[in-house]
Amino acid sequence: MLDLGGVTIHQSCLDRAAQEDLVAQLRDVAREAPLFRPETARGRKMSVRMTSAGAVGWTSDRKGYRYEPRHPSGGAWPAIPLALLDLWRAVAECGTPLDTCLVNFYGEGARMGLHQDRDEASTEYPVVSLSLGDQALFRVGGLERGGPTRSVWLASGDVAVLGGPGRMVYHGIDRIRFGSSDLLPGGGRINVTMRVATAVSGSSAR
Ligand code: MD3
Ligand code: FE
Repeated sequence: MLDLGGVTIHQSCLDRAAQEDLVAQLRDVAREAPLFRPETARGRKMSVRMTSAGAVGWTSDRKGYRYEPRHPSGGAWPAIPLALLDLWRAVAECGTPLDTCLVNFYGEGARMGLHQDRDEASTEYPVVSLSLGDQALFRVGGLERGGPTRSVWLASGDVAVLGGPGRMVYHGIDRIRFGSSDLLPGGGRINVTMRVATAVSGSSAR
């Protein structure tokens, strides 16, 4: 376990068989809800391709970043794969179930700039991230843009838990080592983030 100032990384959390199982389940998600390249509010296409599963999914276009109940094509998002519900229960330390998972696909040259995750209704819930496939250089900063950052390589099967003080830190992916893993036949990297996007903190289901 690695602790980067509130960001906890469980290295090799999933073995190869579990990783292969998840890739198969995520292929099913992408078949129902095809990967797309979101456009930022400034009109630039992101280099990462994305899709989601769950009651809502993350999208972005000229109107900005948000969670939507439908894929841009108009259909509902697929159900969240069971293995991800299990993973959340095992590591999130959160009694509220996730309502969305965002699937990010990084092909050769894809990256994600430093940002905070602030589109969820409450920041009280953690975010759990699973890396699959090629290694990625993950950069973590603090609560303000422009502060010092640290970098760590994320490998296939690594799980990061972003909760408490780590929930609002700036973070991004500088680059991937394309072809460094043989999990995905064509190369590339998948990152899945599990989230509670719509629940409001303090509300307790009974
Ligand atoms: C730290 N994804 O989807 S995962 C994202 O590898 C995102 O695709 C990256 O940033 C990726 O928003 C990084 C690690 C991660 C995910 C969520 C976080 C780190 C985080 C939320 C808060 C703080
Ligand atoms: Fe993020």
